[in-house]
Amino acid sequence: MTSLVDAKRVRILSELSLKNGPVVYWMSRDQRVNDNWALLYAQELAISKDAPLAAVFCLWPQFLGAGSRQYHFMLAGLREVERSLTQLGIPFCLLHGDPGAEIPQFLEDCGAGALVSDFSPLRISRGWKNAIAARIALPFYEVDAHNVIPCWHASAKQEWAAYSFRPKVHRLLSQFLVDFPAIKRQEIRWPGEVENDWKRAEKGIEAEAVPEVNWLVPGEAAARAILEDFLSRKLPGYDLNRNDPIKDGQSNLSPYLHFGQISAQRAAMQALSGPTDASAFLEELVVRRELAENFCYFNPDYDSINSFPGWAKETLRVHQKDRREHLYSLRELETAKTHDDLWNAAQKEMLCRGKMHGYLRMYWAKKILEWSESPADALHAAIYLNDKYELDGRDPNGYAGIAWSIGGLHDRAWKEREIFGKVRYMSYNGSRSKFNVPAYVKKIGALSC
Ligand code: FAD
Ligand code: FO1
Repeated sequence: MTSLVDAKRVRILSELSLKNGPVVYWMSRDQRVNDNWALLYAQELAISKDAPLAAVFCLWPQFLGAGSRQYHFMLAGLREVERSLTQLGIPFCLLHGDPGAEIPQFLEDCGAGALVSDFSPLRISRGWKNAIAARIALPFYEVDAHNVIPCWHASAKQEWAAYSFRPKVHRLLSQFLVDFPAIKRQEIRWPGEVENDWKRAEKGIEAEAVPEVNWLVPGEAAARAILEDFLSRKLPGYDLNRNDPIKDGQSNLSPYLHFGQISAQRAAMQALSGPTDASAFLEELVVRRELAENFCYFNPDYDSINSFPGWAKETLRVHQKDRREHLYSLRELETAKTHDDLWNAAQKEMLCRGKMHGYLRMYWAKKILEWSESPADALHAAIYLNDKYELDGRDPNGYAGIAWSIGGLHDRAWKEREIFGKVRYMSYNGSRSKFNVPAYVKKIGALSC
């Protein structure tokens, strides 16, 4: 099959000859219809076999500490996917439970001839795929539809810093920043009716109640509008404004990128096609984001202090017993009850808006290191809070961002000091020199949730 999908983007998880029967795209990470290489690959396969195509999503009731706010954002986006696919004559089937069991069952029930999935470097996704591959006797393809450069192609090893990863990305960009074919309307009818039980989906979520976020509209269409608005209004000042929590300088794309409601490749191509210099944005969107993917892909301990670089593990060990002037429990941190008004405001921004400003996330996590009994406790607290409240949480960016802040990942050694050792330190006064801290504290103080 001569494919429009670059073969470097496709991995074969179980090599078996194509069988007759429908092609199934198991949608998980890339929850969108447009610009989705996994869906495109599945459709090409179906057309080459003159077989019907269906997309399935399996709802797992408690995903890495996600709260109700994240599930509601995701489900709203999935309902839009269902509407869009149905208009294209492609059924969207919502399953409930463990994908390791439900996907094989679905494939058996519909007599599928092949399975296509999207890609995630996280342990949970790998576990699901291993369970499915062990239970099916079908060709099973994995397509990296999330990254501009397929993760396994960008580098053959864990990269220790952006400076060694950046040239690899820039060398490959032109090869992968290619246009997406449009998804075709499916003429072949899917045997049987598909009726999704969204009420059951809502009721089945076993997530803690976390206040809803209503300043962002979920879904693929809203994501596109946010991108267009960012590119026209904010890209020109991005490098200057992105690190100032008072200015609305960031794109707000991360929740949409996390849930796959927009393609990072689409965002990159749109940014590059405009008149404004997009290098600062591409640095974050491609180099930094795909460096985080590289970290989680090659380092199975991505959510443990074992993943820290050797120099950082050593220096934090040496300073483990240093006196902590302040110590806070997870509960005190969660409820933003520390002595530091800037930290409390950042925590409250995350609690109420579901998206802490990027600059403050570094300060926020580093202070948790300073105010915890041990780096391991700090890592646990930061991941717990990040994944429970951030719309964009439970993501390689989060594990890498927290390991950068607490364990010097992708960073170098700095001047040695108490508790941090040679891990980069960030201070309250340092923040004051960067932006108007009282104005930020006042702005967040006005929030209620
Ligand atoms: P923009 O500045 O508009 O950036 C555009 C895109 O570039 C982002 O959506 C993201 O995909 C990527 N990007 C930007 N900064 C980074 C970065 N430092 N590392 C990797 N990719 C980046 N990002 C998440 O998506 N989920 C998380 O859970 C998360 N947790 C973090 C925790 C800590 C302690 C730190 C230091 C960073 C964390 N980040 C996380 C990275 C970054 O802060 C967010 O991606 C960014 O603030 C999202 O807002 P935006 O899309 O408006 O950013
Ligand atoms: N993906 C799924 O396939 N099923 C889910 O039930 C599911 C829930 C979920 C909740 C919060 C969240 O942030 C992401 C969620 N995802 C879910 C998407 C997740 O990004 C993908 O499963 C990745 O493949 C995991 O690495």
